[in-house]
Amino acid sequence: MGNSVAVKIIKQHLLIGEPAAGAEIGICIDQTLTQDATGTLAYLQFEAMNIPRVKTKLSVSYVDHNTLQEGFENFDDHLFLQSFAKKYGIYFSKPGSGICHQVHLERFGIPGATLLGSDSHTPTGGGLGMLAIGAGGLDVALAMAGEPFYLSMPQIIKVNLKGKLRPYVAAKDVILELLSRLTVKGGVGKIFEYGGEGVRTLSLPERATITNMGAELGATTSIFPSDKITGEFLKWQGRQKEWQEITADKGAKYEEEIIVNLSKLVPLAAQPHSPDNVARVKDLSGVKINQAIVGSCTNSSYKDLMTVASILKGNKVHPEVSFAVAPGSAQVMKMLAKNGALDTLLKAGARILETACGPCIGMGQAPNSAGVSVRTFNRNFKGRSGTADASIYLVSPEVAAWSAVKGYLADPTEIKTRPGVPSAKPDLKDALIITPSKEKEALRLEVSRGPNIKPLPLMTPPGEQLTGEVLLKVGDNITTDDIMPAGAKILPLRSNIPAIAEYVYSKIDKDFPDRAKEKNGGIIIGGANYGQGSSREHAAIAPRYLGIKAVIAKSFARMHAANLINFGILPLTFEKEADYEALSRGDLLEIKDFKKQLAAGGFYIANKSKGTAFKAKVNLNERQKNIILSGSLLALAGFKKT
Ligand code: MIC
Ligand code: SF4
Repeated sequence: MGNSVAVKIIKQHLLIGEPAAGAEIGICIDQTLTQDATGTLAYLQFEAMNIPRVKTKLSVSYVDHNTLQEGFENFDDHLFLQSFAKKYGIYFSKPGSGICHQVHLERFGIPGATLLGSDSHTPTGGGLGMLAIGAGGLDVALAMAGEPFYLSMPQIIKVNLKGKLRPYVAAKDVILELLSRLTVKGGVGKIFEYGGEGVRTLSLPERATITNMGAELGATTSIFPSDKITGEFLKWQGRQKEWQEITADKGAKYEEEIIVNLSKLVPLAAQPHSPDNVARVKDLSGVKINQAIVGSCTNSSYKDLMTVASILKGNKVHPEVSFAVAPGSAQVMKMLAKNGALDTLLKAGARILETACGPCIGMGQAPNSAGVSVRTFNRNFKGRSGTADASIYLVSPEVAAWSAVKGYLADPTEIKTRPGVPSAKPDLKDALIITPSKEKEALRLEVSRGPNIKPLPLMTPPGEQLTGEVLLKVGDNITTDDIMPAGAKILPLRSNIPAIAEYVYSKIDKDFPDRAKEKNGGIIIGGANYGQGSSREHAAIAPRYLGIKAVIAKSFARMHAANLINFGILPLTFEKEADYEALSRGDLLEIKDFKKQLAAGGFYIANKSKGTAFKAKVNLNERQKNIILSGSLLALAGFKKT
């Protein structure tokens, strides 16, 4: 039986276990990436390991999230990250260099390599034929220390692409189609591997859009084969030596096959407030919009922005629409400036934003109250834009540009002319990427630590009895944005756990942090797919800091479950889902003989308030149980500073 692309790469990097779906494996990581909002903690954790240099083949520290610099905090963090990178052998991508995933594709990604990134959209690299996975900062820190990355071997699903996209139907529509079929929990425990004749009709940026938003399916990652098109992209980036062909063997084994006929797709939009709430743009036509934004790691490539420019050429942005464009990298920005597309965009009435995440993570450009915004981004969770009652639609660059012209959600396939993307040569000088120090020089270098960088909190092991009140009961698909919101006010506190902990669940229940402190911690009850969305470990560390001991849910999203375990919060699932209904906020729960029950893999939980009891499962392996018993993964590994 032949191997899929994903299994080939996994086998080449396998250190521990056997790649049978569901079994825990440990793989060797070639490359890591961090971004500033998760990077400061990741590096503090790496520092606690007392290792002089990173052990990966390549590590890059990007600054792309916190670039507003409203106060000293952001710049302090940048300086910490830059000085840290220099000392420990890490490339540093300065603010303005671009969004981590876009820059990584352009400058560093390599087919066949493994990449672990402290950002959920790290699978963007799958467009290049890499095995690129998102994880919490601590997992990335351990990978930089040369430790294996542990994951449960995913099922490999083949997405068989047939046909060819019609003009103005985009890669974004491919992934929105999958989201509408499979939902935001449809990819949990899976790798989506793209194959079939349609693959060779997709350019590299199009592939990257699709793998990027595989994160919204909850997938472990998504991957394309590395073929001639991959080779051409690398050549364009002056990196042809890094190309190798990697395709699936004939008869490769897949757990499932999904067919998508590209020729039949139409422009789609994810309606508020979930990426899987998909409708045809045609059916939404006429919905008046206040704002349109092109950008984010999903759709900010040269190809995307040139498509937008070609739609806007000779057109004007509707007078009642604010239209903003955030190119994904300095390289893209330079090409647009050189070939006149920037001029076209400005003439049409676009606002040009910095090359950064910006509005995607609520850093500026919040819509008007009850406003409607169409964005080329990947997440439209309620409130993420910075305006609680805004309606965000996720669309392709084609739909965003055409809607900006029309003033309402409009289907671009009605445009008569064909889009044109002229070829261009990128400037490969990388003025904003700093190379690390030489090993000899490193010892003398100091790390800059502003007052916003606070030490990691201490995490002690659990006792023999776990008692706690149900502090909050939430429904299905709770996102990490619900648990630990981002945005211009909260994001600058990412390096300061005591300060950011004040905002845990603040958008759902603003008294949560005070209640947690007053009750000396407690337990959270969740529905299905608890913790979907980002890789932010703050959604685990900050609740842990507030004394959360366990989350009992119907099911968990992969990265959040791993983060909870890493920081000593017990993720439990109901044995009978009906027991979820019987629990209320304020119920006092008690687990006796903690260690014995943990070892046995299930807990008998007494509800002292109601005089009832129920059972919960612990789906943890021995390694993970030991983490819980030690209080945190850092404590288990004997790293003193935690
Ligand atoms: C996001 O898109 O939610 C983020 C901000 O990029 C996060 C990372 C973070 O919270 O810092 C992600 O996707 O992992
Ligand atoms: Fe940045 Fe948005 Fe991409 Fe997250 S999803 S990395 S915030 S652009």
